[in-house]
Amino acid sequence: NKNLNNDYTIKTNDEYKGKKAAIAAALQKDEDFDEANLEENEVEHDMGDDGLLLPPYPKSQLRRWAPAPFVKPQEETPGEMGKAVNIPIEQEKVMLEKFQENQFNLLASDMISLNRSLTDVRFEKCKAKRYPTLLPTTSVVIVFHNEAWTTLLRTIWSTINRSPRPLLKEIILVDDASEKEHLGKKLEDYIKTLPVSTRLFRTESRSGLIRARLLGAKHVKGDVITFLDAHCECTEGWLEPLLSRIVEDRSTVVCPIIDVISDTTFEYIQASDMTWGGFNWKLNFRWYRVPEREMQRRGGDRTAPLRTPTMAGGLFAIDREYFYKIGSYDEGMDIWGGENLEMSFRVWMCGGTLEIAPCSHVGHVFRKTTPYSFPGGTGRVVNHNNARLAEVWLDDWKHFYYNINPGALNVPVGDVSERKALRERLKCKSFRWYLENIYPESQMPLDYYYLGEIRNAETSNCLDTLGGKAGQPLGMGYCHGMGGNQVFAYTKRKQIMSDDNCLDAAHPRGPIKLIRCHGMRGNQEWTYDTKSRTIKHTNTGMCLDKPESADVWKPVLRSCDRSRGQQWLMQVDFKW
Ligand code: LR7
Ligand code: MN
Repeated sequence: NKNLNNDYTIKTNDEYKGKKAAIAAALQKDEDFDEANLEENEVEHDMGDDGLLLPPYPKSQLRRWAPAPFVKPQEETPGEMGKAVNIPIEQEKVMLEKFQENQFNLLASDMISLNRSLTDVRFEKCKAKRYPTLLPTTSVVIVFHNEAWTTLLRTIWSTINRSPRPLLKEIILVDDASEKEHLGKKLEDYIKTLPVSTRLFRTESRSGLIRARLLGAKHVKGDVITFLDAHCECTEGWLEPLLSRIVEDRSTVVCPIIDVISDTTFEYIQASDMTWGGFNWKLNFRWYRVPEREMQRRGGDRTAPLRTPTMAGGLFAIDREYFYKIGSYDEGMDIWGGENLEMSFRVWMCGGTLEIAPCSHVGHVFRKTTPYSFPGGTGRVVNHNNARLAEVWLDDWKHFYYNINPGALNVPVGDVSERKALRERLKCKSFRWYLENIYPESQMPLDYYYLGEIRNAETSNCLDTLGGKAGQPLGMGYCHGMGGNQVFAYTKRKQIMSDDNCLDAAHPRGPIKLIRCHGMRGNQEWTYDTKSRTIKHTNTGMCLDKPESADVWKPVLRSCDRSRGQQWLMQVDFKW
């Protein structure tokens, strides 16, 4: 009976002490449940024999636990209960100066307690959830390059304060060649005083977050590796939902909901539980709305684990052995970027599951720009990493990436043969399988007729997004044949797409805009007739026409009249 578990109503240290005995007693009586639970797991895991499935954890390896006691607010210090910190006007100059160092409000961060309290942002139903009495231990791995003292220490302290102690094996810090004095001996001395075993490793030279994490993972003693960025705050009950998914199935990779810690005020702002991870043609990770289909699969329960197509990358838990079985990370990736999508595709395509546990919340300081250097250049590094993942995992869909971002063609990808061999060895499924089964809503269309430029027969100019953001009108330009802003896909769903935007016309006379694709036809449905070469807008019945005059670079809708200005050539297929 699953109810003989821990009490989630515990709120203060004092109350906790009082209830501790009761909890201990409840745990004692729980043998039956544990046995039943583990047997269930065994059945599930026995079904495969391809060597990738891991047996359930031996019971002796699991730990009894109780929720971490609530740490009381330190009323005097700013930012308690996750509130915003406002800097008095006379300190504004210092604030702005310090902002440059980390690209967040360091002055504010330094004013906040390392143990600051947060509100419990969970759904009531989450607080009442019962998790298995026995859970695996985890090592929390935090890599950093030049991280500020207070953000790093709050990541550490919130982990210590809000994790059930028996489950927190250790904290592993990896310093990726930082140049800041406070990350030297001061940090070494400080971590010796922590109540949880904390080890610090340093990369020999700047190696980037991917190889730094690999270094940290090598030293992990816990059963589960939990990665965190170095500027996070874990909230009450953050760890249990992650570990309990993994104890049920060791091939599940679980992320918390990543809440927002404001880069300007350090306010803790709850993120939506209705978004999941996707990606655009440029292979940027993006949040998109959870489709109805997934809501239904979860029986409408917003506290049930959400199967996400991709993860943001910084905050997740994974079984240690599974991490290696599934291919850890691509060591050929530098500094930052790409590894999050690479792991997402790999996990899904090679038989794992990627989830967001909506009852687990961790805050993260989202920054607008990066504070540190990218040896080799930001663009080059990210293109290199993304090209590697495109080459290994995207199959034919890699053309979307290269076409919208032709710069990636000029960056050496390096040797990807080992990663390709991994994909073979693990007998991973195709990217088509991923799009069909995991991510039918993907912005890289599953089926499409054409990917290339769309040229007007009369003017010989091409449709061009002009690099505008969603909501901007569609433009035109001289055809340059270079892809980028002039590459469009005509899809089986009759959309004309550029990245995650679709040609959208709301009124017969109104502008044609680029709007986030919604995949529901409506104003975004167009019919291309290969004979007449017209692009007809279904809702209005009008035809896409060249701009009114030569100096207006905006195509329009007009009644279909067979004129040359309404003829469009979809001939130059880009297949780089
Ligand atoms: O060379 C480096 N060495 C490092 O150790 C560069 C970075 N790092 C460290 C850095 O100090 C930080 O702790 O790596 C961590 C991530 O770098 P950030 O915080 O500068 O980047 P980010 O928050 O924009 O990164 C997101 O995307 C990255 C792609 O490579 C990683 O996957 C990050 O972990 C990821 N962060 C998150 O998922 C948090 C939520 C952000 C979103 C969406
Ligand atoms: Mn980060």
